[in-house]
Amino acid sequence: MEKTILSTADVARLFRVTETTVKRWADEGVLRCQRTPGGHRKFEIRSLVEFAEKNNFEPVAALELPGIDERTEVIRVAILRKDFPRLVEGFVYKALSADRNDLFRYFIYLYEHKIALWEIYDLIVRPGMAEIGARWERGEIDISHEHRASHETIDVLTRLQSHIYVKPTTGKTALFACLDSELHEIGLRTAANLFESEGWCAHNLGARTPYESVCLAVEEVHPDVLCLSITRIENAADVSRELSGLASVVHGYGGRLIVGGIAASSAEIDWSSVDATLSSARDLLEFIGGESRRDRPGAASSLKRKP
Ligand code: B12
Repeated sequence: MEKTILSTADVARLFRVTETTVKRWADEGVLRCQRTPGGHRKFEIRSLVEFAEKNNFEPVAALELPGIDERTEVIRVAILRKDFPRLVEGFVYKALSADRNDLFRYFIYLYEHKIALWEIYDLIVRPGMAEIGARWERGEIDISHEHRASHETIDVLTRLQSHIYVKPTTGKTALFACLDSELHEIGLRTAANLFESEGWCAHNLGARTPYESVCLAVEEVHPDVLCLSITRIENAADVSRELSGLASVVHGYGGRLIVGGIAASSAEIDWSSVDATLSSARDLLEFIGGESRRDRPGAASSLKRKP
């Protein structure tokens, strides 16, 4: 059973307050709740996170972690200490265990204990996936295990997204793509999710999108920001030319072009046409903060040119 709704007792335990206090928060409307037909208060995880963020509350006790395995106790301690190496071990174990519901419960558990989305992405999924890749390289797991872990991670990130607290809409739009033969799309997904959580409308074209199709999408959507994720560079000259071409199109609408991913610091690429290269979800969050407040200059005519 997926536990994405908390009881009054759960919230009281999390913040070490009495159930009466939790009921009062709910009745005063500070902490949003739903009522069961029997009149019991129930709390969605997104309401809990919204409440904790606005009131600067940190969890001081760990809830039960559904799905008992030998790591349960280690994880319960690690979550309160923000011991990320241990939390990464938990992720790797669950991502390789072929039980995606268990992996989903783990993500929900992290989120309800106020591990921020950027922390889940930068400090858990990223090193966790690198460890899974390293195990494959050492011959400890088969490629089928790495593929399954990748797919289940994407699936679970998407499911988590439907439970997160989303800030009020900014009215802004971002477009996401991995160009050409690029298959590494988990980083792109995390970037899209982060924009969405900050109140942006996100259009994700995903992996292996041809250059011309990204141009077309920019002309259709007129995004405030076009985000590319680049992990593997096949031909640096082609990538540099494509970046310059996309920058022309996006800038023509007053938007910005940003790039992230493992290769976003590569010296092989000419980044001069790009507005920012960012290496983490944390940096991206800061960038989004600035962009959310920016007024887009009047859209000029499209300068699309094939590179
Ligand atoms: C999973 C994986 C795959 C999966 C991808 C599945 C999928 N649907 O995405 C599969 C199995 C398909 C795959 C294939 C290949 N892979 Co691979 N893969 C990985 C692995 C293990 C994990 C990558 C990952 O998802 N990480 C999790 C995400 C969250 O991390 P991230 O991408 O770094 O993203 C973070 C930041 O970079 C940043 N970010 C990312 N994008 C963006 C975008 C923006 C706008 C911003 C602001 C930030 C941002 O924020 C994210 C959160 O922190 C890595 C190992 C590693 N060390 O990373 C190798 C790795 C990336 N793969 C590699 C290679 C070589 C390949 C193959 C060539 C293997 C082969 N011999 O066939 C193919 C190439 C496929 C192709 N055409 O692209 C190399 C790349 C080396 C390089 N730079 O050239 C790596 C590093 C392995 C290694 N050590 O050699 N791979």
